[in-house]
Amino acid sequence: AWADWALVSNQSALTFVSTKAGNIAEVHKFSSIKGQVTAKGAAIIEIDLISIDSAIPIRDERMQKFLFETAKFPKAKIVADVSGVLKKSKSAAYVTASVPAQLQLHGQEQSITLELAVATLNDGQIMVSATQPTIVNASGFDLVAGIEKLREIAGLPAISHSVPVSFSLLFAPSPTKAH
Ligand code: UQ8
Repeated sequence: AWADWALVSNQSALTFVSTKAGNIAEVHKFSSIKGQVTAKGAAIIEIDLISIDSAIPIRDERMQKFLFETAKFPKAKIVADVSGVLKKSKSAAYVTASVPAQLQLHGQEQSITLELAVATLNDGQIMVSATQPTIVNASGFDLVAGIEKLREIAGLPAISHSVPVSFSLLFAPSPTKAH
């Protein structure tokens, strides 16, 4: 049965915005993410933190080493129950929903709320995007020291500890074992 969905990595985007020196905003992305949603609505997304792409290779290395500490914490994980959204999606091709989720990042776990727009496409694919960014506060994930280290290395007066995250994800039906 075509019961479950798998994230189509090369058709999905996960980005965040950093702000430095008060008024310089820059977009960063993660090029490798994985994910799946079961027919029952258990959603898991895994972000390969080493895949950080800030458009400056030396900065990517510094973010891996000093911010995310990828040797110790290689992945971030988002877990959510989207059964309610899947149910709504059966009767409407486009729905929006506020969905609580757990975010595991840098050895810490926090509850977050995702504001989702879910579009069901013709071939059973599902497009999930954020109707508003999710703000990640570095302090909740023990990331303040890492940001301050990056600030010092780059000789910057400030880097914001509050980071808006956006995403647009494509899920495709995947065959599952019959049970
Ligand atoms: C079917 C259905 C409904 C499915 C739904 C499924 C579902 C559950 C979907 C959820 C999807 C999802 C993926 C949600 C995302 C959730 C979130 C919130 C994920 C978090 C992602 C994450 C890990 C975010 C990062 C967080 C964070 C606090 C980052 C800090 C970044 C900062 C502030 C970096 C600073 C960069 C900077 C300015 C460095 C300075 C700098 C340096 C060091 C440098 O070397 C250099 O070059 C020489 C520079 O340039 C000159 C520099 O600027």
